[in-house]
Amino acid sequence: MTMTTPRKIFAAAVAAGLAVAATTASAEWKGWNIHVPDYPVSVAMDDFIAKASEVTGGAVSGKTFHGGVLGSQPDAITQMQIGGINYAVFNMGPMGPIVPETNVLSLPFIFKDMDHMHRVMDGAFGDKLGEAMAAKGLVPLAWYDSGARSFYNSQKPINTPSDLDGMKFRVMNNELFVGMVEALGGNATPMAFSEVYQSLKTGVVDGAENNWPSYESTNHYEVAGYYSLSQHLILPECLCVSKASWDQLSAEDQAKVRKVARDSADLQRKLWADRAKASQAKVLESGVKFNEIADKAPFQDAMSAVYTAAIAKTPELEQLIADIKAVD
Ligand code: BDP
Repeated sequence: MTMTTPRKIFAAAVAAGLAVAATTASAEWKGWNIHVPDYPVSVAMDDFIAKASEVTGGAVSGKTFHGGVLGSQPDAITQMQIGGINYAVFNMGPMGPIVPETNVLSLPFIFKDMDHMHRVMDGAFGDKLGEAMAAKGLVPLAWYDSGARSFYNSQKPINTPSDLDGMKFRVMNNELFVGMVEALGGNATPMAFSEVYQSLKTGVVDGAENNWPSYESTNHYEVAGYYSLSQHLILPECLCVSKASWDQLSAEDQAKVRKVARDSADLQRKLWADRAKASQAKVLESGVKFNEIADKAPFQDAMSAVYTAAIAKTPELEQLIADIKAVD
């Protein structure tokens, strides 16, 4: 046998490939992101990893994979737990099945407004929830904005819960959201973000719920042209690092990385405020029929069943709800 048999070339290539992969894996962090590259989350994540590399002199470096190319959010959360994904921005909605305490954030109308959410998450409460997440292998470094989620659909404006009767809504991956839609009289199906456009277009679902920037960036507004301002969920997002990666950093580098993560959250929140306005203007110009909901009380009242069911499943939620309410 000579050195040039296909088998030897293959073996050599595999060996070389593995060597490269091993070096890359230890030096380079892989970042998961569901959003398109110009989205506020995406810009802030790119800023975070560039600055993290700068301040740690390259001890941390990496690349963010935008647009959900590394898979759906529920899968990415599991991947992060085992260190396959090193950093990510996750919406806290699909975190509930992994870290039940975080379901407190998915309780509809739990926050008074965005400022209240900031006061809660940036304080001791955010740290407490962070500990529960770290115990599951996910270390939150900073909280990003995701506005308020409202219902939209292809059929009609929603003004009262009875308007949801007979309609099917896509929700994020968490049973709590199925209960939320059912408590309002609609049907719900959990589905990956990437599948929603096609499902709306083909009528597999009649509607979904999201903030203005996601409604716009995904083009859902083209296939579901009624947006009703229910603002039922104000869900923060976390810039998280895999505990496996985090534990490899010195305490000094951890402090530096945490600082640039918080700076990136400041940037993200500024970008978010601008994008929310721009996205709203864009979809309204394109002819989306938008309505405010004059009386949200019937929506809020219907949620007591959701709270009761969530507390029955995770008793710790009762205290966490009280903690949130105690923050002015
Ligand atoms: C967006 C969130 C994103 C979620 C998405 C969804 O930023 O993390 O995956 O909603 O509805 O607002 O799945």
